[in-house]
Amino acid sequence: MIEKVGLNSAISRLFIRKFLYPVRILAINQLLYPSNLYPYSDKEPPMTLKTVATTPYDDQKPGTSGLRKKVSHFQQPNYLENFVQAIFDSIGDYQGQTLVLGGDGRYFNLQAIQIILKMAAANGFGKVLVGQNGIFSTPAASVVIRKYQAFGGIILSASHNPGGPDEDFGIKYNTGNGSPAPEKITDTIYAHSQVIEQYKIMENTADIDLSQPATFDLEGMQIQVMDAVADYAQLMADLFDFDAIKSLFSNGFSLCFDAMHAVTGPYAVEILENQLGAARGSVINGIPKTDFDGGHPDPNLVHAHELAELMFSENAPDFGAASDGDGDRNMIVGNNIFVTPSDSLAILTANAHLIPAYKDKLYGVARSMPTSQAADMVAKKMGLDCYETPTGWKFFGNLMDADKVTLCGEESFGTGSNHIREKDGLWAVLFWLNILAVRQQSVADIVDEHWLEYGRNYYSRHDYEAVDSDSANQLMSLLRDKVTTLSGSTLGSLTVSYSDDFCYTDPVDQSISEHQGIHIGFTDGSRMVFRLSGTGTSGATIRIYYESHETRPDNMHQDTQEALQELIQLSLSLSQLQELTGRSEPTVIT
Ligand code: G16
Repeated sequence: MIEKVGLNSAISRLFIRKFLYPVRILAINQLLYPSNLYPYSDKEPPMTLKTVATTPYDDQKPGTSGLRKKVSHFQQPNYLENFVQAIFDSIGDYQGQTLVLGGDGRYFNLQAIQIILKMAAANGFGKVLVGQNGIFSTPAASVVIRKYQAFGGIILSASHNPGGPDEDFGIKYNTGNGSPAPEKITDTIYAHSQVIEQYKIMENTADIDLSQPATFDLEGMQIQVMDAVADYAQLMADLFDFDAIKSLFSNGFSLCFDAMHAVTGPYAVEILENQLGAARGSVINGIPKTDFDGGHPDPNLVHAHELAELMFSENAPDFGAASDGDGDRNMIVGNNIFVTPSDSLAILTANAHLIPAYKDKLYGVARSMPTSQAADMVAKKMGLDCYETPTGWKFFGNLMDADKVTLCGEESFGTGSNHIREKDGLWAVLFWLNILAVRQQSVADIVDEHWLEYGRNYYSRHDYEAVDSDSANQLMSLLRDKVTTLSGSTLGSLTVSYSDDFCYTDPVDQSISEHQGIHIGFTDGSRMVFRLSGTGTSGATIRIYYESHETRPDNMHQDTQEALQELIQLSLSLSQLQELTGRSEPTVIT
């Protein structure tokens, strides 16, 4: 009995919902919209463009690479909307133009995408190219912006930072050349965010189905949901010798690629396994998760520990690599050898003539200031210009647009070229695989030969994370005062040849970026650099970078920390780090 009543009432509810209710709504709509063009679903009131009053948040200054905060911070009322409107208010005349939109798939990615789509429609974009399921790796977004000549793109990512409800989220704007917005635009975005009074959004519209490639209309704005991998994979096939890499794998070469449950998984499986024939299972942790499976998607030996353990074991494959949350960073590891990102840039430059896309011409090479000078040695020998920029991939964009550089790299596990305007994790892996396919040597042999030819740049970065911000700022201002008097003085066994707070003048547009880090160089070529990270979300992260140059063949295989010991001790006493921060050990050493 109870079941029967339940069934009858369910049938009547279904009848009312599926038949009577839509008929009533349609009848009302016909009265209101006699031309029969009423475009909305039968259950919703008409879509409206709404202008929402808002007030500024004072902490929306983009850092090294966009705005990064905890998810809960972004979930505050209007926080995301304010920043998106500030972007739209800062980028010029985009009416009717195309925007690219996607992210690394972390927690809050999908909700943010739906909000931004509705804001893009309300603000007058003509079209949005959005990745399937709201996903684009950062390099893939740069590919799509360039290929389809979009006005720009919004990328949702906090890169290598952890994800999940209690972790990090981020957003940045890329310009029409596919590059992270330069400082003059990020400064304007910040200025707008500080005076914002309203934002525009379409209301009463259902979320767009992003689950498969399709096209939608949102109040005259076209939304094209795109396969997130295809255009990127095609570009990689154009740059590298896929046949040579295929035959490397068919001859038994073994690989382990750790996608760290981040965005690169589907890209790596498609390119490395499906297209190039690496053994099934070569890509590990290949299924993207909104919280990166609780991991920290930062491709270094600490966080990519599964890969690290394998590569330094007896069962190590020939080649190992990892990529980060949004797919722009890379770590390269050979059988029992870790290749520093600085060395990797130098080795790619020295071997670029082996790669189809780079064999005819290299314009020049660029590295961020804290990156080791290994690439400088190669550039010098090859007669190439070498540029030193502040930390941040955005500083390479102008150099690439002006054909001043082809290859760029940073110590922070970033390498790339002028094929796009972002660093590119899988690209670096393919570059290495192409070199290995041509040279038929192990990673260790290639690195050893490189050191013998150019010398070895011992290199390490020590991070002191989540330090109290006031103490970190005090440390930097103390150093700023000290560096003005250091030149020519002796510290330990070393003589200071220069010391300053790095200031960069862009050779293309002459824009000036000040206070980019304290760097102290010694007469023997060694250096130390101090700066505060611009990507953290808790307190401050002090980064200290150490480098020394070794040319004696017998000294090429020392322990890195031992080789740099004198510099490490000097840096601690010079900065009074322990006294000011209470820290006696770095939290991460790379
Ligand atoms: C970003 C920037 C890089 C920079 C890195 C670390 O990378 O794009 O250019 O080197 O942050 O910056 P910081 O030392 O200020 O933390 P990603 O991969 O986080 O976007």
